[in-house]
Amino acid sequence: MTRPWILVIILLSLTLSIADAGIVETSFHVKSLRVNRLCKRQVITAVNGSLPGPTLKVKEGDTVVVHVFNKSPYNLTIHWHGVFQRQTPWADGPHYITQCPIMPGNSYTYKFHITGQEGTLWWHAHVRWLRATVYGALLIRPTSGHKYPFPKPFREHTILLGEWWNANPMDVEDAALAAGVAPNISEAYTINGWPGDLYSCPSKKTYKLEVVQGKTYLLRIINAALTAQFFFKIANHNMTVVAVDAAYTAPYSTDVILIAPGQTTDVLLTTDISPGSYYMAARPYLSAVGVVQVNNSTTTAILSYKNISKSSPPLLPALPALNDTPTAYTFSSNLTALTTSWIWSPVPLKVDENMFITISLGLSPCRPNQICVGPFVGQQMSASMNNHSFVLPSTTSILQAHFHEISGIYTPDFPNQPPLIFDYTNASNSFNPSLLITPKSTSIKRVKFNSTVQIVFQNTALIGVEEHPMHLHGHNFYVLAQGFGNYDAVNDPKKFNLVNPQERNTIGVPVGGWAVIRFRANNPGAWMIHCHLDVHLSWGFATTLIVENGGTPETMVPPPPADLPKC
Ligand SMILES: *[C@@H]1O[C@H](CO)[C@@H](O)[C@H](O)[C@H]1NC(C)=O
Ligand SMILES: *[C@@H]1O[C@H](CO)[C@@H](O)[C@H](O)[C@H]1NC(C)=O
Ligand SMILES: *[C@@H]1O[C@H](CO)[C@@H](O)[C@H](O)[C@H]1NC(C)=O
Ligand SMILES: *[C@@H]1O[C@H](CO)[C@@H](O)[C@H](O)[C@H]1NC(C)=O
Ligand SMILES: *[C@@H]1O[C@H](CO)[C@@H](O)[C@H](O)[C@H]1NC(C)=O
Ligand SMILES: *[C@@H]1O[C@H](CO)[C@@H](O)[C@H](O)[C@H]1NC(C)=O
Ligand SMILES: *[C@@H]1O[C@H](CO)[C@@H](O)[C@H](O)[C@H]1NC(C)=O
Ligand SMILES: *[C@@H]1O[C@H](CO)[C@@H](O)[C@H](O)[C@H]1NC(C)=O
Ligand SMILES: *[C@@H]1O[C@H](CO)[C@@H](O)[C@H](O)[C@H]1NC(C)=O
Ligand SMILES: *[C@@H]1O[C@H](CO)[C@@H](O)[C@H](O)[C@H]1NC(C)=O
Ligand SMILES: *[C@@H]1O[C@H](CO)[C@@H](O)[C@H](O)[C@H]1NC(C)=O
Ligand SMILES: [Cu+2]
Repeated sequence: MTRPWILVIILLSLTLSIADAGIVETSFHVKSLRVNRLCKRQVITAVNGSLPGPTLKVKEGDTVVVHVFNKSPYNLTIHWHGVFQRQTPWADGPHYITQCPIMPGNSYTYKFHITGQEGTLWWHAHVRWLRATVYGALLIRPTSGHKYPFPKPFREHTILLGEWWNANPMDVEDAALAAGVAPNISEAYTINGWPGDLYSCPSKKTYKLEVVQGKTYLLRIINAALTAQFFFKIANHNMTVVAVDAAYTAPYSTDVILIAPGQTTDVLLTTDISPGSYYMAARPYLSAVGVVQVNNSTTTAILSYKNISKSSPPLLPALPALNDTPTAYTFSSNLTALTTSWIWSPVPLKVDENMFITISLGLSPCRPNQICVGPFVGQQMSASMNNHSFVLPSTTSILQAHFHEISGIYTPDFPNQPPLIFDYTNASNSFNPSLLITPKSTSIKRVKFNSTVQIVFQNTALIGVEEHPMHLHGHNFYVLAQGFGNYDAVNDPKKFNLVNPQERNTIGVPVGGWAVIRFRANNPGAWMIHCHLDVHLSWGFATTLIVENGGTPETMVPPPPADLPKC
């Protein structure tokens, strides 16, 4: 006996899914509101009133359309972190790089395609410190016809690591910039918006993940924090890393992961031990001990097996020491790509553009009217790449200036070499006054379409060594090698992995060390390269790569959308 209404529902949903195939359309309503996550109610800005914001679930091949309504008092843009944005460079989002901000009361529609990428990415505001609370996950599943290159997980869950101030993060940034010093450190770290059991406030809450025994789960872990890289562990469970930054990796089994701001890590978790309650925990990896102050507290969530006979308090994992650089380095240098994945493409062997870029903290003179209260008299904190500290334009975006050939917005003089060769990582140079002052400019680097670019990122000891997560927009890159001390142009190339290097969009350059990345600049547009520790970004730790047009319509920057915000 068939039930006709079931048939109707099936037919209806079939029609709907066919009609909707390939387009994911939604809206973001961004407003400021008061929420309480630790000790007190606080004004923050969030998408649709939720922290973290809504998760976007798409399939590879989909078109994504997001109508963003700015009902907050702040200028706003949204960046789709890790999305290539091929032929949609106007949708990338960093303010004054690819667009002017969406001013309060205005809206803008981001429209882009997801092609050749599967895994976990995320979205966040790309204006000042708004991203502290304007962020969420962007999950890309394989389209029909493709499968995960690992056993299908029983269930999937997203773990978003974040950071919380008992203040409006915009005020924290303003105060730091006004005084020319490092910002107030945060009060807590969070997992899916909640600090967890180890914080001593009545309003804290803990995210709980219920699992059944004997299954394999896919955890999509995202670091959305502003200032902290994390060690992440689950008591008594190992994890198998299968992807980073939406690029598949060879399966890598580990009991701890390291994840920097901007990075994502997909792990398989098998619930194969005795049913119980186990903490998942994250706390910072402090690469720059003594230089930078970061809260060292631990955020937790609970992995809880269903059907536990007796309930006992969750077990806490032993996290690595805060300054455990060997553990951090072992994890980040041992990942390799899964070259059997359909998305993998081999490393280009011929390099067209060789860049060596020092990445540094530094100082710059205090502005008139500014009261710098830092330890360096008359100076404010600064940061730079090749001794250029990046200043955003304010009257139009770099992409608009490039597209409409408007002069005076940027200078295409970002150098391929540092202006000065010195013993970069020697601590005796840390406070050398002749090295510390960094000029401010809007210097960008232009490259030919489809050229192969190699960059050696070299950390320096100026002010102090620190691991900086370097993020490239619009492309993935291969991480060919990493190491400590000064890069050796003769011997280190012998260590390059040209066979199966990890592919990603954000690399933590080892503290007091270097990392070599390579990519094909096959995406015409204006793409930011910057440190993903937001305080460094505010200090000028950035530049922009302009990839010139190729010779065909598909390899040219298209005209801007009609609703592109005006300055
Ligand atoms: C955000 O809220 C709007 C208005 O309620 C709703 O239409 C939209 O679907 C929500 N967006 C997401 C991504 O959930
Ligand atoms: C920063 O911390 C200081 C000292 O705790 C406090 O007085 C100040 O209000 C904080 N600033 C912001 C913007 O929260
Ligand atoms: C660091 O975290 C702890 C634990 O929540 C908190 O009590 C403390 O205030 C934080 N430290 C600072 C300096 O904010
Ligand atoms: C978990 O991983 C650690 C180190 O990666 C290893 O020493 C240990 O044997 C593993 N445990 C299990 C149960 O696989
Ligand atoms: C964390 O910071 C607090 C305050 O600065 C300090 O007392 C404590 O020893 C630190 N904890 C660890 C594990 O270093
Ligand atoms: C829960 O535990 C009981 C008793 O041990 C067992 O019979 C039952 O199958 C378990 N249920 C699940 C879903 O594991
Ligand atoms: C992992 O990394 C460490 C440190 O770089 C290295 O000594 C070790 O050999 C690596 N292990 C594997 C399996 O690659
Ligand atoms: C660092 O520089 C100092 C001063 O120039 C020098 O004496 C020292 O040998 C250098 N250290 C190393 C490890 O090269
Ligand atoms: C950076 O540029 C300034 C100004 O030209 C110069 O004084 C300083 O030595 C340079 N620093 C480095 C590390 O190149
Ligand atoms: C870019 O270069 C690669 C390698 O030479 C080539 O296979 C590809 O066709 C080029 N792409 C375009 C769009 O020209
Ligand atoms: C907001 O953006 C507009 C347009 O670019 C700009 O004129 C204004 O100064 C910005 N406001 C703030 C507070 O940055
Ligand atoms: Cu940095």
